[in-house]
Amino acid sequence: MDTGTDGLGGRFRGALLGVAAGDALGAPFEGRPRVEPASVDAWARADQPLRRTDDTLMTLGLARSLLACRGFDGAHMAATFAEDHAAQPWRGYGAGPPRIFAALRAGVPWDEAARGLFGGGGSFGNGAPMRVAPVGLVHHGDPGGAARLAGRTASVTHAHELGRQGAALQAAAVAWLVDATAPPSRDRLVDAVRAAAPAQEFQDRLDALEGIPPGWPPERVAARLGNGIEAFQSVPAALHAFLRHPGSLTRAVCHAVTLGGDTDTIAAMTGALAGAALGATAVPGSWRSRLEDADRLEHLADDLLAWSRTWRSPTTTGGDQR
Ligand code: R7I
Ligand code: MG
Ligand code: MG
Repeated sequence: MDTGTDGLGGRFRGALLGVAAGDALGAPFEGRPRVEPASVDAWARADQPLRRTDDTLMTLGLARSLLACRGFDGAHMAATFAEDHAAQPWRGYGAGPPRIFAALRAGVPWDEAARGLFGGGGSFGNGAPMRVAPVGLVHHGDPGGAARLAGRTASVTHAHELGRQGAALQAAAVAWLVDATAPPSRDRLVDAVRAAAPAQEFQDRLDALEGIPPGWPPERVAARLGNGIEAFQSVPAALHAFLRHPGSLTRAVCHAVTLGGDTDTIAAMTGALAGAALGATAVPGSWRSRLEDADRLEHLADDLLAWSRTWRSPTTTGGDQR
């Protein structure tokens, strides 16, 4: 069993390693309506490299942009995402972001490009929550601040209110878990993050989450919460997977994959939550050694912690607009 409860540095590293591990473990199963637990176990124990998809790549880009600009700069973040995509367009991106990057290249301003998608409403895909862990980290202990910054980072690619609220919910949960005593209670976590996503689509699923019995099989959970690419399905699904095994990152991530559907993304978000709560020691050495660029993820986590310490103090918490 994972019992890692590292200090702050370990929790920052754990969250980013958790994103990457969940992303890569879920990737081979993405889009399958059902996934057998035995298949996930076999892949979790294999020795092949764990390769990232867009979920981790965009998490890295978001963190790099925040660090480079010492806060949110929409034009810089959009350019960072676009450069990373141009270098590796085969990382499994959703349909929307490449269209936004093409619009940016054509001269459309960053704060207009995302609003043009899906008939002018913007995207409610889970691309904003999947990459938002760094926001929760730098606002640890401050779910409201995390939710506000998450909404701004979402607007670069996901202008739809449900896309933004999904990012706010995931970031608020990471922020709360970093400072929580592990393992946290389901009710306390849900209470702490509810305000981040007021839309009915989220509130109904947070209510449902609280009523899911511990023994429910994955397909029943997926039928209740959804396991799709929509932010309002996959973020609650990730919260469920973490809460099913709040003391074990490996079990939580593997359970997330068995929910089927958008497996890499649900598992990446679950990994962020579990890593934030349990720290880097909860990521098994066998997974870490298979992970692409684990050193880089850890360095970025350390840089995020160092930066957050420069502007956070007991008197600024909650009031900062980064
Ligand atoms: O959200 P996004 O970046 O995709 C992330 C997903 C993750 O699973 C990754 O692992 C990767 O596989 O892709 O990309 P978007 O294209 O913005 O949103 C994803 C999908 O959600 C879209 O392609 C649509 O199918 C759907 N979608 C919508 N459908 C109808 N109306 C998103 N917004 C809408 C909408 O407003
Ligand atoms: Mg992906
Ligand atoms: Mg996915």
